[in-house]
Amino acid sequence: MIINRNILTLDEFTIQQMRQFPNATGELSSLLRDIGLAAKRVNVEVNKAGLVDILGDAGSVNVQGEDVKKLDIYANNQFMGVLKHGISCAGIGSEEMDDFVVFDDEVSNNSKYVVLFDPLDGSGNIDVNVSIGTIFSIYKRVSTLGTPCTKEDFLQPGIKQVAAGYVIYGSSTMMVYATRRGVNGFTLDPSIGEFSLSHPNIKCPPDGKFYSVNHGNFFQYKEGVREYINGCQKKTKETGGPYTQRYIGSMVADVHRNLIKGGIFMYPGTLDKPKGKLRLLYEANPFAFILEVAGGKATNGEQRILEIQPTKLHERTALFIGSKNMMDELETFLNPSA
Ligand code: AHM
Ligand code: MG
Repeated sequence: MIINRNILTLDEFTIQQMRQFPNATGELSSLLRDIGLAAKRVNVEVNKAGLVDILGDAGSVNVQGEDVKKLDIYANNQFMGVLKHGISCAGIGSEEMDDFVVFDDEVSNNSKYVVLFDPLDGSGNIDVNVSIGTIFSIYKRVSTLGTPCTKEDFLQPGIKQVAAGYVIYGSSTMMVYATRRGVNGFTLDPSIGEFSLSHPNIKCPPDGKFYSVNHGNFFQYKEGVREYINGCQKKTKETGGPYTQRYIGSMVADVHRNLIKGGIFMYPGTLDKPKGKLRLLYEANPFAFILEVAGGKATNGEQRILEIQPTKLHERTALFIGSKNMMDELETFLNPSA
């Protein structure tokens, strides 16, 4: 019998990567396997969302003052559960929880990683069958091994990420993750229930055709942002525009498309909310890491996202992220004197 060994599963791939480092402990591989397992469980519930009583609001409001959906809670508990019972994670921070959680048992206190995640991003789209996703970010602890993890472990700048990724529950379910060595995408093969390597070594095209922004907020944006958006709709020799506008309102889906096809995603600050809507630790940092490893760029309009020193867990940031040449062009509008 001929077995096609060209398609590696997520586990096979992470183990293969680990074998290239003789001193590797396998903790990162086991962490990614745990995240993959939680993602498969969430995927099952997302797929039958219309059939069971899991749609709609849970009747509570999260720390950001937003309605919590039942699937948000389910996803949060799945990711927290696998990471707590695994052997590689000392604690977690979640967009759905007020504070970080220290696992504080002997195995966890000796684990070298902490994980931050948004369990179900774009959850406002659950009820209408639009793609949603999970976003995660992995850091090596700065606190002493053998003791419980601390707040400092979670408040590290994005540049310190060891790995980051997302799962998109879409027309097919995919997990994409980046380490410093590259970005790889795995599609869930329902016939064997495994994520299988479908998009090896993803590179973000330096030029793109798409711009993604909430146009409804146009008059709330600063002048430079408005001028750039107007420019996206014009044909110029430099940009080759006009670009196509695509905005799903589900960041995982919008950035995934732009990562694969080339494009720019923006969630600028507005007059009311100068730091916009998105969270630095759960949304901006992981995507900034992935896009930079893939050759793209990410800024808050003034500073590289990955260099921002977080001051609190649920900090927000304006975000501009995407293909390198489109980002360079955008920056000439944001910082005209630079
Ligand atoms: P959420 O974490 O509460 O789901 O919010 C984040 C989502 C992003 O996925 C998306 O890009 C953005 O909110 C859309 O916001 P808006 O409707 O203001 O354009
Ligand atoms: Mg979110």
